Amino acid sequence: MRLTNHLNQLRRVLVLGIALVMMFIPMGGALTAPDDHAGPAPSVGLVCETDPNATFTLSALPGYISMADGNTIFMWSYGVGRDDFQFPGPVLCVNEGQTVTIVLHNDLPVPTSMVFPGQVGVMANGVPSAAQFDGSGKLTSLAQTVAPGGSITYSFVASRPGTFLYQSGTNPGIQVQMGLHGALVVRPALGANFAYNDPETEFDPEDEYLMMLGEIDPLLHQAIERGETFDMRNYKARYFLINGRTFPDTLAPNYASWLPTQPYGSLAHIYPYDPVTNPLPALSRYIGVGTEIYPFHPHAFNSDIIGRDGFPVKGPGGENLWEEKFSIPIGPVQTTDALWSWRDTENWSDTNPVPIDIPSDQNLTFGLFWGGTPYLGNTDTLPTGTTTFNQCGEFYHIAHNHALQQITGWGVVLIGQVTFTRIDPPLPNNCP
Ligand SMILES: [Cu+2]
Repeated sequence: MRLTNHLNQLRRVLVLGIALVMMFIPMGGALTAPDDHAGPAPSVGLVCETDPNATFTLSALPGYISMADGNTIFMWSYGVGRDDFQFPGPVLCVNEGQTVTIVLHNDLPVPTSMVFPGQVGVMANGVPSAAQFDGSGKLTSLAQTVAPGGSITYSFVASRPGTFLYQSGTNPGIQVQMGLHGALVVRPALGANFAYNDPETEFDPEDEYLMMLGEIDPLLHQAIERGETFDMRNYKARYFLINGRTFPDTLAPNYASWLPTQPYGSLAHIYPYDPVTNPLPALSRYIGVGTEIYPFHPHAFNSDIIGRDGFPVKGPGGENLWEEKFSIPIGPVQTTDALWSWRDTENWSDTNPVPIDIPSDQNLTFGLFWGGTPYLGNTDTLPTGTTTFNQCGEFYHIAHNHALQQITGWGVVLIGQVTFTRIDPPLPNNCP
């Protein structure tokens, strides 16, 4: 499809979906971080669960989440401590070289376990974590299980930095789909502002984002809630999520009060690249927790792919082999680290206008984020009766899965894997 067609199609989709957006766009709403966080969580960006000794208590719990079409989905996921169901599980952030200890309580009605793809030497209750087989040699679990009501302790040394995930190792086709998964971030010895032990991987710690892409077959979840079996040959994902939310909830702040069990937003909120005042890129940590490869792409910039599955993208001589990508394919159980910035390449402004005649407002179709001019930091009068959520001439660009059936939710257009990048004019600005 030609780019202009694609853009026109997206523009139509956006106009259709914009009525949904206007109900949810974050306007600086109050945040309530959970009690177990040391301070208030940032309204956007990665939210870390940390502990000085890298020791965490998690519970595998049942709970509910809501979809943007109003549906409610029964889930299994992880909560911090002995309750506090949340989906996805908490982002565990640890330092390279630390011994990570996770005490898992099983409050589900079935045996479960945890596996840590990319980690080596994982211990379960003091013995090596290992696949389990029944008497006839049939695989029953990828790790030792913990019975309902019981607990188990995992430990491993976080031996290398990167983006990883943890998930259920027992009946994963059901349990991972039910929601038993979360992110693990290992900070390099070089420092928390670096993705890897490489000075070139420095990022702006205010611009670190989790992008966990997953999916839900609601009929599977309904069957599990009812205690029925589910024939996986009938599996068909209907909802597609970023960080456990559907669009436009993806834009809502972290810990939005109206999404009490879905704490993680995915709106990226940045300033334009500037070699002096804003030289460092943003870091997005992508994780696939679905069943297929999602071709994700943020509009308006390319991303440098600097790591995959917790390995820096380097050649045999240690040279960086970063790929500059527009579309970023994210496969199941795969992680991808991407550095990016937004550049005001042409510096269009009132005094450096775009070299075309801009149609009058009456001849434009514009969304609720239009500030009245095409210039960053500018606003202008809009036609009487127009609603705008533009605050200070900031820009919004869509970031979405390019498998367009996966930006839907059970047939409803534009409630799938979609989020936005918000670009504010450089400081000082008039933005709230
Ligand atoms: Cu696109």
